[in-house]
Order: sequence, then structure tokens, then C-alpha cells
Amino acid sequence: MPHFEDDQGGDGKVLTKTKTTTRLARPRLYKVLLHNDDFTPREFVVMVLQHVFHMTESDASRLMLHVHQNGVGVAGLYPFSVAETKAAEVGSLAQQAEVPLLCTIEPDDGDGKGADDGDVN
Ligand code: TYC
Repeated sequence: MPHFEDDQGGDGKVLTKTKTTTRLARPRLYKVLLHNDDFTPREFVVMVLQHVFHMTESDASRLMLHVHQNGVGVAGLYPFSVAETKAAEVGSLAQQAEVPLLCTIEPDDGDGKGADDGDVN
């Protein structure tokens, strides 16, 4: 943007333009966490991961096994409304199938370490 401080028209009037830069904060991301339980069939978990998180069968199987062995795992990182919707979709599929599969969301701290939740960032 131009910044005029000279007398443009020679009429004694000075036009001043000030450039303003607005930096938007990076939108926070939320982890969608999948929790283990003793009742939900493995194949159901794999189907849900493929359907809701668009994972390949092999990625879905790997995450399902991680959750089975470690108790919790990260299915994905998304802006709040997307994370919330995906967790609700998992909850709804679980309810229809009458299984206790639990999916929650939590803010991503972005440091890629901490709780062993299978985080891959
Ligand atoms: N533990 C379950 C079983 O042995 C499988 C399972 C895996 C359930 C991951 C939930 O998020 C889950 N049938």
C-alpha cells in the first residue's frame, strides 16, 4: 500500500495512508482419540476408522492394534468442528451397533510428545 505524506495537489492538503497488517492466529487443532474396551470387535473398529477417518485397511488395522495394546490412540488432528463431528459419528455408529467404543477429542498441545496416545505429530 502506498504511504503518501507529500502535498499531492499542491493545495496544502496532505493525504496520509497507513498500512495495517493483521496476523491471524493459527487455528487450534484437536486430537480425535480412540479408546480401548474389551467388547467392541476389532473388525468393527477397523471399519469405523476406514469409514470416518478415510484410512486404508492397513493403517486402520495398525491403529486399532495400537489402541488395543496401549489403551488409546490418535485417529486424526482437526479443527474443533471437524474433530467434534468425527467423534460424534464414531459415537453414533457405536450406538447403532450396540458396542461401547469410545471416541473423545482434546486440544493438541503441538509438542508431539507426552502421553503415549500414538500421536504422530
Ligand atoms: N479390545 C478390543 C477387542 O479385543 C478391540 C478394540 C480395539 C476395541 C480398539 C476398541 O478402540 C478399540 N475386541
